[in-house]
Amino acid sequence: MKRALGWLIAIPLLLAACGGQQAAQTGQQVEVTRIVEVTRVVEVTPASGATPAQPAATPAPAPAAPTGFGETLKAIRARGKLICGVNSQVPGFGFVDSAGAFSGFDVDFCKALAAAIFNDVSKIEYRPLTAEQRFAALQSGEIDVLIRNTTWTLTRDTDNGGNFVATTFYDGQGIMVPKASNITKLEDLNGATICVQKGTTTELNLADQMAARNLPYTPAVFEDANSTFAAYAEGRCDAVTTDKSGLVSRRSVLPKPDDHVILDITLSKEPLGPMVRQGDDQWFDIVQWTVFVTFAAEEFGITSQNVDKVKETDTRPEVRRLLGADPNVDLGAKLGLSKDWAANIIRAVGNYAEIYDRNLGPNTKTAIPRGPNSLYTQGGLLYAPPFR
Ligand SMILES: N[C@@H](CCC(=O)N[C@@H](CS)C(=O)NCC(=O)O)C(=O)O
Repeated sequence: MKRALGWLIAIPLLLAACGGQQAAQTGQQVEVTRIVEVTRVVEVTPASGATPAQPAATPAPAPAAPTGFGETLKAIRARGKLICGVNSQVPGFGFVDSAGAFSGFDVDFCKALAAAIFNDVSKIEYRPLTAEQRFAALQSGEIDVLIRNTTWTLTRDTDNGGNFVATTFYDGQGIMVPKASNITKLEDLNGATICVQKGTTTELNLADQMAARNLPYTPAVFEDANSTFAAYAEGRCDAVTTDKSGLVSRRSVLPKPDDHVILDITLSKEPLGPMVRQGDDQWFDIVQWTVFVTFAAEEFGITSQNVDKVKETDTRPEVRRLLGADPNVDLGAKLGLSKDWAANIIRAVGNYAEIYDRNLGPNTKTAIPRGPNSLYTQGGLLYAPPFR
């Protein structure tokens, strides 16, 4: 039986808000325009292993927008653009520069969708969202799709009126510390202050993992990535935790990236991928199969450069169906799209490897080895069902 013998500790909780969505960092600078300090009482796990107080769950979102079969695509076509909910503060995944241009791995999947629908990647309105805002924005109909380093979990698939379509990036939660701290394992964080962002799986996993080891700690909880990492950079926390991809990304824009180390531990599974509203199975299929096009294109060796040539000359039946080259099969029509929807995606953004390398490849500041994000044919987890 669990005993609630927690210690009550009053901690300063730093709640910070970024001064608007355009407050992206330029170069090595991180801009934080408003920080409010409040005090919160946190119950920390006792040695008996009782469950700690869980961080507050994401607030209940606004009522769902009506989305029956086919309504989302119809609405997108009528307005002439896709509205994509993205991150604006995580370089390599979703980031807005000082000129207002969005880029990143997740952003490229927004572009893939615009290519599938309009054959035009400029027909997108990017809606930058914090972790806390994202589910309500999807459910209220403010965005058509959420593509923002969002972890697929059971409750997010049910309670938030959303559906995850596929995993585009297999991740896990990590911890970053100053190299000089000599911290190497979770146990070294006994009694530490750990910076973490509100409304994330990160916050919950940290509580689970520290409780499992009976390690008291103080979570310093922030509204967005800029404020979380600014606090860490200022030395206000002993460590910072988020998805490992987020750590690699944000380390790259710290004043001295080499002074920080990502520990060789993984706290959780974080399968990241696009999310749509429940209720419109056509839209679900469009987003899901757009992702699969990028996997299949890599598997078949189709790239942004060779797609038109392959369409003309390749004799493999599945490749011909995928690219709309088979006169007897129109897979695009099954999704309410044009016959060349997949070819348009590949020409616009490339296959999965091209998307990955452009944003996270060895020549980028946010280089992350492919690891589990390799094709199943190369020992990874990426696998597209058949195009037939
Ligand atoms: N994958 C986790 C964490 C995602 C997340 O929001 N991470 C933070 C830390 S890097 C982030 O992207 N913040 C950017 C922002 O809120 O603008 C989740 O889905 O809850």
